[in-house]
Amino acid sequence: MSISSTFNRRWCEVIVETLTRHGVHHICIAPGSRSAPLTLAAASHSKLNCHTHFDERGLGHLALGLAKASGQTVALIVTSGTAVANLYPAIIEARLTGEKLIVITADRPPELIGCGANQAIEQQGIFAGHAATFNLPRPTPEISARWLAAALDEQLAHQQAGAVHINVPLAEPLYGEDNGEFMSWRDSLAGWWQDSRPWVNHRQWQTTETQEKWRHWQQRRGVVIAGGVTAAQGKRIASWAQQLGWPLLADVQSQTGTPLPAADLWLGNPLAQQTLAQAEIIVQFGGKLISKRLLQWQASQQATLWLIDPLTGRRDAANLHGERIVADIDDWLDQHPPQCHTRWARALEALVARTQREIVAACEAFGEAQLAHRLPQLLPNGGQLFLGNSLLVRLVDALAQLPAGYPVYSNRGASGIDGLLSTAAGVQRGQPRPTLVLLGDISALYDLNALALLRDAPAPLVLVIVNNNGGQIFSMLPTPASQRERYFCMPQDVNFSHAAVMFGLHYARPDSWPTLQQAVAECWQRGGVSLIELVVEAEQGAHTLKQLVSRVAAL
Ligand SMILES: Cc1ncc(C[n+]2csc(CCOP(=O)(O)OP(=O)(O)O)c2C)c(N)n1
Ligand SMILES: [Mg+2]
Repeated sequence: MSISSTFNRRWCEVIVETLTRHGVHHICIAPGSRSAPLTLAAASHSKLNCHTHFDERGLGHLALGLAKASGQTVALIVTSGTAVANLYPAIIEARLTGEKLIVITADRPPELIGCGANQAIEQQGIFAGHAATFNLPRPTPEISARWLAAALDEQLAHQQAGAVHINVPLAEPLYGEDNGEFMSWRDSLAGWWQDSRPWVNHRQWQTTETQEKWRHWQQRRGVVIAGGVTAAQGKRIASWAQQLGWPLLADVQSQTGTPLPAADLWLGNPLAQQTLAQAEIIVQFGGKLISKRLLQWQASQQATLWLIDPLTGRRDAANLHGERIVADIDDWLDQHPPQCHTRWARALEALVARTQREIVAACEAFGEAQLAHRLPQLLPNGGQLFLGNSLLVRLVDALAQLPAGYPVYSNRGASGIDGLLSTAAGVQRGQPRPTLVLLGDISALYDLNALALLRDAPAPLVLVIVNNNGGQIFSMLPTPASQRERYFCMPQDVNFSHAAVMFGLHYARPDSWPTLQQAVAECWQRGGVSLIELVVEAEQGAHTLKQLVSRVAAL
């Protein structure tokens, strides 16, 4: 029996409705025919905010950014074929950084797979190892709507960090008027259609325990490390560390306000190492630390590590001895109030002040090191920052002191440069605030078509592209000088003004700190989206960072 387009539609309506019962408000859709019944069901759902993009690699990152900023689960719909494979980078990143995505891929029915039919590839389990997988059967009225809702509830209720991939085979016809058929199939879900809860509500009872011997440990010499946490948690962690009197080694993703800034530099100094060698316990919140010196310091430690992160899995590349606590960071802080104060590492404070003076002196010339150090002066009030990868994020981590609680977003799971603009667009749609985005030139080129997504920015957005003509991170690394340019940095000699024209964005190219500051200020006033290209000397940023590391080590 051939299934009518109406039944495909009924089937997809249950799928889409179920998404909304699992906290989905945003759904990201790429064009395609096989996915038409899913797309049309999503488009006509009053509770879903639909986002569209023609490039599935960018679409995946748009969803990732939306999930980061909204804290919600975000769904995607794509068609069959290589469209599916293009979601891979975002799915990998979500798994590593904990965002929840529901990836719905339309597929050909089983008889069209592996027989030479067009746009048919092996989709089942394609993301294995990076996402949970659920393969739906071919739609048929013989399978009840109750089964479909209950089976989806089971998958989505147990969704952990990362993506769930739902593969949906759909047979033709895919289009046609809704002729009102199969209403009784749909109505077996009865009052569920008017409800807002899942058909089957799965629940897990949770308890949070207090760490044994917390009373004992908080009187010892502790160090706090903050990696990727939320802005609100960052503020809390900073005040928790301060009340304990413990030094806080904070990553730029921590949003703690970095009370001891530039740890990436001063951790290389012997005075810091001697002082911190007295530490007996390290309490770390969140993972994915950027600073090389921080990672090296951690790896050299004998102290006990308590690592608290809501994500499961190993998060400490230094493999320290201690406790790996999978917990909500706020819950854990609630259970571990700081009652003692042991400000045992005061010697660091003078070293931090001297390091700051070195930074100011080294960042006098216009360039990316100066941009990184003076970044707080460019941040919009009530706004947010999106930081790209590569040299830039290392410079900001090492040289800037960002305000406590100021939201910072990034892709530091797999640290790909393949979807940064799209992720930034998603972040702003998830939190419609003035947004400053900093990217390298190669990263911007990689995801250039995402400028199309920025045109719909819901609040002012300033995209600063640092054009150091290539991937200058490779000038930091010991790449062979004779091969560096051709095989590593790959300078592209491009001028981004043409990209701005192509996508109708405002463009400026300031060449000094005052003109940059003025250009950015004007962008916030003007509103809309602006592309600011900073053409900087190729190796200056890498050179400044290297020099500062050795200067501060010798202070
Ligand atoms: C998808 C992907 N491919 C390759 C890399 C390796 N990689 C890291 S940084 C980088 C160059 C980035 O250049 P640019 O955006 O100009 O930043 P810069 O190094 O100049 O700061 C490359 C190729 C990566 N991180 N992700
Ligand atoms: Mg570059």
